[in-house]
Amino acid sequence: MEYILYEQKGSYAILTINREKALNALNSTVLEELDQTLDNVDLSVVRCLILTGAGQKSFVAGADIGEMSTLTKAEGQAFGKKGNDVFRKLETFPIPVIAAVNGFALGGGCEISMSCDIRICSDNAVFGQPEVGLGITPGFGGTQRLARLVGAGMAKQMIYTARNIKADEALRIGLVNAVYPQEELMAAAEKMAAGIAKNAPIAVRNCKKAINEGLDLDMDQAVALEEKLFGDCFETQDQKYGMAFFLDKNKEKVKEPFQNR
Ligand code: DAK
Repeated sequence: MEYILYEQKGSYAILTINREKALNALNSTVLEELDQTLDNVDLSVVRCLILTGAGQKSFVAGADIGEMSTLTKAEGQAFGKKGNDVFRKLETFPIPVIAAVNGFALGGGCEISMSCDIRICSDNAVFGQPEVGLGITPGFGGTQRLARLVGAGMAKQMIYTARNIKADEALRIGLVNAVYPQEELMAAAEKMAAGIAKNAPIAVRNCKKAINEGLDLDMDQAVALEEKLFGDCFETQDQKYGMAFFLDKNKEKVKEPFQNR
């Protein structure tokens, strides 16, 4: 791979967009390689992913403006579809994905972070949707995911003004869950990933599905979906182990960790 680094660390893995000279901007090759990398994640072992950008300055500075500048309408649509497909793949990826936002997250960069389950960032992070200043609308889900995450009023303000916000403001409006000094960000992301990975994997996957799919349903349908996914956990070895471990007074008899089955 030219632009993607993938490092598996036991039960979690780190996926790094590695195009530091262009501040990790998303060109077609980056999107294709990201897609392929996700297809190759060994889901029998990996239980959480971390997505980050190479270097100390930028997570992803958006879609590649140089590549986009000469696109025809048809090519623009094809580029948009490539981006949207890979962002949807991330969003619906069976295991949780943590965005460790280590600097600029602008345009497509902010949008890719919003396709992840959880966002944490470094204190130098900058978020924004500058598209209207470039003559386009946010096209990788920005108008939809930002409004769902921070509310329509705040999303409209960010998108219409094209104003960037810093880490503290992103925290205040709920765009990120936590802010860390740059040098502590990856350790925090890895600690969170390891914490997620030690819980029952089938249950964690079902929670992701229930939250993501339930948000698009009315409450009656949403709780029915929750019931189904709750029921699906029963008779799994992980459910039997998890409950047996709780009930075991001396915590000695049951030693097997969660097996993902
Ligand atoms: N694309 C291409 N190259 C980029 C880039 C980008 N988005 N951002 C930075 N670079 C490159 C710069 O051109 C420069 O390259 P060289 O000149 O060294 O070759 C290098 O990265 C370093 O950048 P700067 O010299 O500009 O660094 P500064 O520290 O001065 O400024 C900056 C950092 C992040 C403030 C600045 O680079 C900047 O404003 N970058 C652009 C940010 C931006 O506007 N991002 C949004 C892009 S629009 C679609 C779906 C989605 C989208 C489009 C279509 N469809 C459905 C069709 C998404 C659109 C976007 O993301």
